[in-house]
Amino acid sequence: MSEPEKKLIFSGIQPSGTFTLGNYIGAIRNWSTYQDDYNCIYCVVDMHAITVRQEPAKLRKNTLEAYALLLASGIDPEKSLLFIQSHVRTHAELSWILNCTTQFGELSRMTQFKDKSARYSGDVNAGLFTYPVLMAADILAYNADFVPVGADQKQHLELARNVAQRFNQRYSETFTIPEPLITKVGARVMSLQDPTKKMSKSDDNPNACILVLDDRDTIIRKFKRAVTDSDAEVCYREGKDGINNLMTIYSSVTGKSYDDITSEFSGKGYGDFKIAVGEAVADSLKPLQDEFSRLIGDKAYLKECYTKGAEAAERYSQRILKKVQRKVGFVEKG
Ligand code: ATP
Ligand code: LTN
Repeated sequence: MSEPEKKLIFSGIQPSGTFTLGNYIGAIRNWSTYQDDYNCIYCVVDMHAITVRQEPAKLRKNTLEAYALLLASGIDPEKSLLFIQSHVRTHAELSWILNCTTQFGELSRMTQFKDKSARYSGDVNAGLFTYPVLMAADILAYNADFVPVGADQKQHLELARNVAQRFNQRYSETFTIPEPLITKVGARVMSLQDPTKKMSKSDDNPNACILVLDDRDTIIRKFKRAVTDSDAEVCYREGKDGINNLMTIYSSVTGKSYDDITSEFSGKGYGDFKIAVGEAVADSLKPLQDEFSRLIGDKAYLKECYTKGAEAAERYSQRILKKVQRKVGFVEKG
C-alpha cells in the first residue's frame, strides 16, 4: 500500500449479515483484482451497520466473518489496507466536520434514506440520515481517487463528491474528488423472489438471496424456487426480469455471453437452466468457502491482521485529518 505512482481505491462493506451473491459479484469479487494496479484500502463498516438496529453479539460475529470473507476473497493484507471502521477514529472525527458542510436538503434526497426510513419506521435515527456523510468521511480521509461500488451507491458517492468540492471551495484545495468505479456485468444482482428489487443481505425472505456461505444443496434449492415468468425461452429480454437476473448471474460466474447461454438452453426448460445456474454458482463459491473456513478458525491471525490494518489506516488518515482541522480553524493540539 505504498507505491506513490498508483491511484488509490477505497471501498467499504457493511457487516449487516452474511454477504450475498450480489455483494460478491457486484463488489468484493472485484476488489482483489484491483490490488496490482492500484493502492487499495478496504474496510468493514461496522459504524454504518448500527444505523439500523443490530444485535450486539451478532454484529461482532458478522464483523469478524466479513473481515475473514474479504481475506478469503483474495485481499492480501501485505498489499492492501484491510481494517474495521470503528478501529480507526479518523472516520468519526472527520465525519463530524463534514456534517457541518453537508446540507439537510441534500441528505433528504437520498433514496436509500427514504427506503430505509420507510422500512425501519420505528427507528429513523439521525445516523441513518447522516449515513452518507460518514461514507464521505471514509473516502475523503484517505483522499481516494476511485471508489468501487454497486449502482445502488452512486448517489452516495455523488454526495461525497459534492461535499468534497464544497469543502475545497470554502477552505482551499484539500480533498481529491473521488470517481465511482462501477462494474457492468453483475452490477445489480436482483432478488430471486422479486426480481425488481436488488438482492440484499437484510431481506427477510431467506429464499430471496444466496448467501456466499450457503452450501451447495441450499444454493441449488434456492435457484429452483426462483421466480421467473410463464414463457419458456431462456433469453435476455425486457419484461423477463427473473430470467434476465439468472442470465446475469450465470454469465458473471461462467464468463459466457447471453447469446451463448440462449443457445446452450434452447429447447430446454427453465428447470434445467435454474439447476445449471445453481451448480455454476456453487462451484464458483467453493474456493471462497474453503478459505473462509480455514481463516475463521484462526482468530489470532485475524486479530493480527485487523490490528495492523487499523494502525496503518490511522497513521495514513490522521495526516489528512490534521490538515482538515487546521483549515477549519481548530487550534492545533500540543
Ligand atoms: P443491506 O441489505 O444491509 O443494505 P446490502 O446487501 O445491500 O446490505 P451493502 O453492504 O450495502 O449490501 O453493499 C456492499 C457492496 O455490495 C456495495 O458496493 C453494493 O453496491 C454492492 N451490492 C449490494 N447488493 C448488491 C446487488 N444486489 N448487486 C450488486 N451489487 C450489490
Ligand atoms: N454505503 C456502502 C458501504 C460503504 C462504503 C463506504 C462504500 C460505507 N463506506 C465508502 C464505499 C466507500 C454500502 O452500503 N454499500
